[in-house]
Amino acid sequence: MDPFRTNKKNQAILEVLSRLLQVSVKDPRVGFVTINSVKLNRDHSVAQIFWSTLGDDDDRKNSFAGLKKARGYMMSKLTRTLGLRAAPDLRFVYDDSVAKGLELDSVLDDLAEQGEFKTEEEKKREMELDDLQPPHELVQALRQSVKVWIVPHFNPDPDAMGSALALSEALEQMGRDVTVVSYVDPPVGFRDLPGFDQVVTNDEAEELYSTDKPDTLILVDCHNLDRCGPLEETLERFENRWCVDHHLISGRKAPESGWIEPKSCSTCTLVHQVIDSLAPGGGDYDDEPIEFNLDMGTNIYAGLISDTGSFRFSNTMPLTFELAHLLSDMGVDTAAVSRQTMHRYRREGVALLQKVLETFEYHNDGQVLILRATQAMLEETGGIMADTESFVNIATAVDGVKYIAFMKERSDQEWRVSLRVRGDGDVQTLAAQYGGGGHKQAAGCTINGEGDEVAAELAAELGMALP
Ligand SMILES: [Mn+2]
Repeated sequence: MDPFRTNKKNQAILEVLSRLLQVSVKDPRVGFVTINSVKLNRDHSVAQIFWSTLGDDDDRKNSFAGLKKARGYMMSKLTRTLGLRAAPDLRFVYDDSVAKGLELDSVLDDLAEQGEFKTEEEKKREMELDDLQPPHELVQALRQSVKVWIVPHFNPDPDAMGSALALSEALEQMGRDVTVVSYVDPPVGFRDLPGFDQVVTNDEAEELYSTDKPDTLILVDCHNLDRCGPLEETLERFENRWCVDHHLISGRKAPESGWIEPKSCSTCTLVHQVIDSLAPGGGDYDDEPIEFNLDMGTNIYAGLISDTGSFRFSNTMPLTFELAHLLSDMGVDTAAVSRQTMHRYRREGVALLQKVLETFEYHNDGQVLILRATQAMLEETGGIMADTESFVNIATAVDGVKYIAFMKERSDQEWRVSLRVRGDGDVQTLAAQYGGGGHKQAAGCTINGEGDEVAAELAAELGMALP
């Protein structure tokens, strides 16, 4: 196999396994295991996993036992997450090169000082905007770019579109040739986002790629081409692909290089930090300095309120308000952005809402709610799927409802499903089972099948997830 591909795959395996150890492998014996490196053999049938752990020999033995026990689970997760035909056979090799030479006591003291023993929640609350710093490689890649395409995920929300537009403007100020490529039938709220009138749609993308010959692709609010719907094939032609995203890693293929930071409430927040890193200008490419202007601020704010539900969701942290304060302070018309992007329906959209409300279907004493929008309803009302963007917020506001699945019929027997949970819980795992992804609180996937059957299946799955 080509060594570049092997390296990329080693890295992808390392990332997936490290994440699994952090979030999914509940075995306490696995303790403080760190995966230092991964080495695939020539035909990728075997992967040596070099790991180390803090602690004494007993801890190490226990961790090893835990790892061996989780091996099957890890292999099946690898197959699914990386879209492999078969996972490589995992061989765990203890690697003390990292642990060696470190005094355990002082390491533990340092960790305590750095807040390693705080909960994720506590750590997030203490984070400041400047704790989010983009990787050097990403900043470098942006500086090296000449002709850039910026692409949000399919069915973009204001976070995806605001990120794309703000980054586009920044790169243009630096003297790059930038095109934002999105999809047909955008939601009504996009119309007023600064720069949206320049966006090219997927139906023109293939031809534009051939004439424009862009050199760099930046995915925003997305880390995998399989989230780009009708653009996937065109985008595969890019050799130089990067992403800025805050979703948990999932999907059929390894994520693109770039910056994936699930601690961030929104991609816009990350894009703000990317622009901040690029702003001084100079660099090896004599870039013009960037002026973070009102248009960029407006686009960033649109994403911020969209992904936090106007600061209602649990991903809202002190640093969310730090950024909001900064944007408000520079003069972003926050009320106008809210009105234009969040609180707005087309007349056809309201007619569609009436139809969707009639489909509300309660299960498990009203704790699970399934709703639908079908192609027939679109035809009848003149609505488009993008009109349904905020409907799920009505479902999540119903008293007593814990889990929500909003089924949107994409074509015959194909449903795009938005999943939500109120309060503690996890819908990302369920979405991932269907090849989708997202966050713990909000995720999505595509399911094929007859409507009533899909609804029944979802009701059963969500019913099982109830405490
Ligand atoms: Mn987002």
